[in-house]
Amino acid sequence: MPELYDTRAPNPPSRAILIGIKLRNTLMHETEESLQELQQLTETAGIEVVATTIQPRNVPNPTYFIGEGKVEDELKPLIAELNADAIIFDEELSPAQNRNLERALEVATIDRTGLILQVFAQRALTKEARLQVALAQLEYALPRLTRMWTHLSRLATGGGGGRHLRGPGETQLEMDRRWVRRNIGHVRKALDAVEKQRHVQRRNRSEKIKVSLVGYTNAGKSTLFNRLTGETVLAEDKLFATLDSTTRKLDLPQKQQILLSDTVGFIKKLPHQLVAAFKATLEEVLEADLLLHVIDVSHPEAEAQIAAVNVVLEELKATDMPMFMVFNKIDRLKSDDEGLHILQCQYPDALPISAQRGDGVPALIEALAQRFAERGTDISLCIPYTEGKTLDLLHKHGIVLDTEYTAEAVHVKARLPNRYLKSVSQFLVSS
Ligand SMILES: Nc1nc2c(ncn2[C@@H]2O[C@H](COP(=O)(O)OP(=O)(O)OP(=O)(O)O)[C@@H](O)[C@H]2O)c(=O)[nH]1
Ligand SMILES: [Mg+2]
Repeated sequence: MPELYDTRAPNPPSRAILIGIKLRNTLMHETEESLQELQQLTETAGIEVVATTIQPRNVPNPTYFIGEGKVEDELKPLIAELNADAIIFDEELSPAQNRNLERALEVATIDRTGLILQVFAQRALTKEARLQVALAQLEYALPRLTRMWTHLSRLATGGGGGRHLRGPGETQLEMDRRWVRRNIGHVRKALDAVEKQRHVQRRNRSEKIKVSLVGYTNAGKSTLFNRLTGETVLAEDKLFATLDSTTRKLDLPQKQQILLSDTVGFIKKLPHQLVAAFKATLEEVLEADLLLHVIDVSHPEAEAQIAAVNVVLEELKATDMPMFMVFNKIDRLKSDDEGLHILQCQYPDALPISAQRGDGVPALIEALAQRFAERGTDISLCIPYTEGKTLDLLHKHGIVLDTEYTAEAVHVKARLPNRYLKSVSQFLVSS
């Protein structure tokens, strides 16, 4: 079954020319930074970048996005000279532009969305993530069924689905579309089942305080997650190292316990198909009591990355959630770094840390402890000696401030997180 939904391209291209477009209302350095990110994505997908070019373009050409002359006189010879087998656009191409370019240049033509989808496809490990990526890929493929996607129909016959026969008068393309639509249905169903299962697990955790890491890809979320929880989640200098969410307990000083979640990172122009497909995972993560927005402040585009994360949070209707801004990778900066200074003026409450070296992490833990200490209530209790369990609960989850032993009972003053108040309510006395 996993094979049926394994939408990794079987023969991905190996040598690509990247094409950035400088549109009228963008600045050159923005186009360059974006192209550099595209290069990282391409390398993450295992494709070698043999050249990058920037094309100025006021309005996209409907046929090729770039001008016809550029395609014939520049790209074609460049592809031949460099022996490239793909071109990758840093924009979303329309299905028609994609097809026309593939036809004219006879190499795989990939756009930013398609590339991000491929990276996700390679990196998805769990059944749920695979299904989510498969759903996004199928939705993306539906209007685009070109050569690049023919592996989908091969999977249809090879993956146990049986041969599907062409109906009367049905073209190959129509047949492919029918196949994709049917599979969108299958994948949705399978995904529903997995998500229901997770919903049950989630209910079991609903009592606990939840904190989720969010942020741009490569900001250092997993590194911070590992540092805080002692875990060994994969953290590496690659985009989208994490696609699945992981949740672990984290004990704060003063005994509060929180559940910390690490999840998929965001990126500029994150394909909406992916946001939609990952909605369940993301919504769960965003059901948190607090978000930690991790920012790589050593990145020249830190501010734009904050904005990109906010765009996705908006799409998920999560902009009103309580959030701590965490400025990561400060070890890479000098203390008088101007960029950091500007960001600090904008976000005066942000917590500067180095997840890798540990600087600032105790202050972050303290900030979390303070935040959730507010949720506790000071109470006085009179507990009979037979109720050892209640005393244990106070010691385990609360802070015992004062204890007085009398002949019949123990009188205790304690600070207890609100969610435990119900369990001790019968022993409450007015102080
Ligand atoms: N110098 C420095 N590098 C860091 C720090 N934190 C993380 N890194 C590096 O940044 C890279 C990305 O870190 P990850 O923790 O994988 O980032 P992430 O946000 O989980 O990324 P994705 O899962 O891809 O979205 C890794 O190479 C880390 O070693 C830090 O405080 N300082
Ligand atoms: Mg990660």
